[in-house]
Amino acid sequence: MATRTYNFDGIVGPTHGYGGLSPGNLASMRHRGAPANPRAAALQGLDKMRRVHDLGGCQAVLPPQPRPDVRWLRRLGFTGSDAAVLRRCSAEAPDLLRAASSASAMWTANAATVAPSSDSGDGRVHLTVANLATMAHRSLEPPTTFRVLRRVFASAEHFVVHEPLPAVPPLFDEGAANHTRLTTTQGRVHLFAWGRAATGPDPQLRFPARQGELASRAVARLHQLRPEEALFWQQNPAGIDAGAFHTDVLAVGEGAFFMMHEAAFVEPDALREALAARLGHELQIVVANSAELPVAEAVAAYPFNSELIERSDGSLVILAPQEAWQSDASRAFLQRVVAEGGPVVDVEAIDVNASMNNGGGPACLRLRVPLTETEASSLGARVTYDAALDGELRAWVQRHYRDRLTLEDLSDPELLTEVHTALDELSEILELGSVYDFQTDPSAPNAS
Ligand code: SUG
Repeated sequence: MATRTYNFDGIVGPTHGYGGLSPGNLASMRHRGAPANPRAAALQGLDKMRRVHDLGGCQAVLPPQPRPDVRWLRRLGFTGSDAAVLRRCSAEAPDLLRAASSASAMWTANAATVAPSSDSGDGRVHLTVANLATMAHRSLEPPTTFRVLRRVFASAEHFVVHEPLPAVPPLFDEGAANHTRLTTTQGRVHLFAWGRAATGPDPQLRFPARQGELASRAVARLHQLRPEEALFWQQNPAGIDAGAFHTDVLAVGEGAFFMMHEAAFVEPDALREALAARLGHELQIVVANSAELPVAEAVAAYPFNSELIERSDGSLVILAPQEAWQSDASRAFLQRVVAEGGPVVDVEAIDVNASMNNGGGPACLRLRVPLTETEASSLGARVTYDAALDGELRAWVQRHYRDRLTLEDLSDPELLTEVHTALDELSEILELGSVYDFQTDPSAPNAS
């Protein structure tokens, strides 16, 4: 049965900000402490969804998570009312408050790894929630992500949502940001990229390698992939040190098309040969070398973090961040991709600057889930994007989001109340039921 790739974008949350929380993510480190405009950021995200939809791509949404995560702060020893917890944490450990407040669930490429029903042993769509254990602020996401995905992919006939892997170092897992599925009429390959070896010492890096090889192998097993259809490859440690904290900073692929920077993987020529051997001449691989596009510029401009939009005729459009279009070398590379012919017929730029300033380009903002028509019609919530949902979400953002947020604002108990009110309303718009802790646990103390 034919599938279409659905792009599940994370709606940018009401506490979107610049915490400088991700060592090794150069944009995040650079923008630490900058004031944010959560309303504009959320509207930018919705603009991208609208564009993908208008281009003929399949679009869906996933909700933000409740932040600041006061429960997490309580586990770290802050006590009293919610207001007291926020006040004390802000005074004694502002970095923890920043982490507890991050809207990082917006980067849904890190929410889970996915295998379509055509590829899994039991003929169901498999999703494994990422444990995101490398970064404290991101490690808060998995429990809520699990509940949300269980709600959206509720039909046990069609879907399996696996719990996150145990959050111990060799099993650290960052989801689909390190996974690419390529297909031709000759076959298919799930390319799993990892930075931390299964055995032996960690590579001596300046910046953390987030994805464990053992984690990638566990996900492939959980998804019941055929061994010959899974390929495990190491990220280039020099690429990680240059700022490619996830593979999708330097590589992206879809269907019969793959583009990468030569610094994305170790032994790029061998990778190319391995892919060609499995997928044949239909597979188009375009590689940027450092002379054409220096790795520092690739990391700054993010051409490889473009979204590849599958149109209904099967052709692809590259939706690049505007920063990739503004860089001469990066734009020239993208134009070369189109000029070479192949599945990519066009490239255009989109403004997701609010997300880019945290190291999240268009591809970070979406989780790809290939679905048959039957599977798409059995989703368990109102998450498929259309004009009506777009209108409701824009009005919801306008009603509830602030247009300025600084680190000082995070200790304001009013902000917490605003977020809970907004998310309560959103769960109704999306017909999600009660998926958030604060909706289900009446014993939790409130702001006072
Ligand atoms: O995990 N940034 C995210 C960006 C994630 C990008 N996703 C993919 N490449 N797929 C991260 O580093 C920064 C938040 C802050 O600093 O406030 C942040 O979490």
